[in-house]
Amino acid sequence: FVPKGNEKVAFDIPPEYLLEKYRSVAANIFNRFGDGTDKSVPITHIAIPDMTVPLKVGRYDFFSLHVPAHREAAEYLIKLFLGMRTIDDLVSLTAYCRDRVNSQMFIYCLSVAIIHRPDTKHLQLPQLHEIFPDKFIDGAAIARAKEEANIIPEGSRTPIEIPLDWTATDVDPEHKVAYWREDIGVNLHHWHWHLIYPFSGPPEIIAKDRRGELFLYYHHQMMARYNTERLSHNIGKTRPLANFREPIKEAYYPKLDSVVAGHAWPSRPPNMTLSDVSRVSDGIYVSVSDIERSRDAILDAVRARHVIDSQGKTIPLDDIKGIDILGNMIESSELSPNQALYKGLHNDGHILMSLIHDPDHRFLEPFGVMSSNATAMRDPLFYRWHQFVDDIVYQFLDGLAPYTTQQLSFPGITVKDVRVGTSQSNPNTLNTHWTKSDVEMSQGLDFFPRGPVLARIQHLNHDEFSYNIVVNNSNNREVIGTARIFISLKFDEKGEPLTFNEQRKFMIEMDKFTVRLKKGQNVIVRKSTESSLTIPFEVTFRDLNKSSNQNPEKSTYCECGWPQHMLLPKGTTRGYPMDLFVMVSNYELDKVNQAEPVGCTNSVSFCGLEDRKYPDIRPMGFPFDRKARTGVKSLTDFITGNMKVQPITIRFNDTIKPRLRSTRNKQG
Ligand code: CUO
Repeated sequence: FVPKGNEKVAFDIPPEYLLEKYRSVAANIFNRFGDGTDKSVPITHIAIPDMTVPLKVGRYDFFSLHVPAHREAAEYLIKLFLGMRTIDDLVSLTAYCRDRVNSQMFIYCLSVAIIHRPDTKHLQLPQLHEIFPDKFIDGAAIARAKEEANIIPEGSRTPIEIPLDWTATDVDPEHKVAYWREDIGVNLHHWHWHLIYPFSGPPEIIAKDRRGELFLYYHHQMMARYNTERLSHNIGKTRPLANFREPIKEAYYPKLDSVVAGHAWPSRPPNMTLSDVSRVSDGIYVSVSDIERSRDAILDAVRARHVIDSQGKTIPLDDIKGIDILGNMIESSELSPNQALYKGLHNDGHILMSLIHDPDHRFLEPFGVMSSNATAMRDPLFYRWHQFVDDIVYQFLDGLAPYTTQQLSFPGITVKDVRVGTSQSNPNTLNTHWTKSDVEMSQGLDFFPRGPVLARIQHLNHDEFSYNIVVNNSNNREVIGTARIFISLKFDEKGEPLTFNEQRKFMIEMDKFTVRLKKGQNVIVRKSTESSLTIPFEVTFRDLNKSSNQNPEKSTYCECGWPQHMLLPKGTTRGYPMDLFVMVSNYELDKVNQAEPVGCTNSVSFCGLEDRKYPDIRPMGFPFDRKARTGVKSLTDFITGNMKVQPITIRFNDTIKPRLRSTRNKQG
């Protein structure tokens, strides 16, 4: 049963596909779900390929890509889905799998296949929070929603309120930024990003342009954003988890109940210590010494500025591809130059942390939230781990030559003035607040009768704003530039001004776009809703029931993007001081010679372009990926004529304001 637009459709599945136990009641099932539907769609009967490998993962097992057998099964199933000749055959195979294959693995593999099949990438992805609301929402609320849906008819149901503080209190200082870690849109984006950039699988889905570099840059940007939230709440920058033997102070009690696997996601009390994981039934054997060895091998490579590949050959890290190689080997993806030597530092860390509560499986406990891309960002430990990764990256980047003023400047171009704001607010003050939004969660719950069940979530939001940038072009002709907009913290934990080398690591990318600059003065107006990072709220929480799920103009790439409601940091009620930085670089030195992109061009900064190279040839994070040149102490010292710094204030209004529909005037 699948609603399409306003049409309710029942799939007529070949009787041979039904599980033995359902065959005798097939007619009842069809009547139950087919009742009230507008049409029935027959599913073609195909010769089902050998399913032995995918079926090795138990239907109700806790699926994780970190379990070798699960990863093997998922890769196998992805290949089957990618290999189906036609969409009809694919639908037929998925119908066969639906009641047999592990449901979490099924959704993962189907999502990856939909993104990567030329004939399906225009379809909407199954929306994870609707299928598995238990990965995002309080288990008790789901139970209430189920109860209500059984009693209250569709149309009279009221949304289930999810309070802002449901996992802890501010007695735990880490909880002060839980609104950010536990934001559903942020977690959905992280899930989606890793679907587009998987670390294992067939070459056609892994080998994407600069995927290792983007892995590092995307997670670095999340750290810059998260650290900004922390500093504005006076809880200091994230401490990297560099010593794997010390107790981990940060606790996390997720309060999520897995409706699929039938148990709660495990908690982690304060001061636990990592220990060797040896779980026979999962086939997982990772020790603390293993990640120490991979850390040391990677640090040796960073210091030596070259890596040793699996044939024993030396590959320099200092050339253009160095950062990409480093990303693949840290993660580690199958593009790592030497998985035997550098192992899987990042992925193995996720394993050790997600099994800290039951490393030898004596309590039969499943993985913790750190195991899944849909839940990992909820946990404070995620950030300690990624801060550690980020610090290695900067150890490498700091060994590269600083940009010279010549490399940074754009002859004849001067950024004269930068202002930002809304029509109502003080200039250069941006306003944030809370909003309550209703999110559909009915797809995941096997409700009968059906119909929408909504959760009302409270999340950070902001008033839309615009950048006004005045640029002077003293060249004798029109030129093309790339506008690069960042915002950053100004002060450290003690209130001391940040040096350039400190501040550049907190730079949050806000937007990047191409501008034509005519001779003389140019006034550029750019809306916050046009950001090269974000997608509108309505797309983050796209609703399979309400919107058209087939649009050849759109692709699954359109749905990858940082949530618009999280574009700005929260700031403070007194007004939080930040720097707004604008640079206009020379497009001739930025551009990538390639065919025009097809489909969406939103969110390229984090998600890249479909079937194209990353559309900016500069290193990601430019111009802040390199340390200061000689003589530069502060951001003011750093800037050249084609850059401008404008102090701004982010003011948080502690009230709930309604969400206005996005006024974004372009999407792609
Ligand atoms: Cu996105 Cu550690 O990579 O989770």
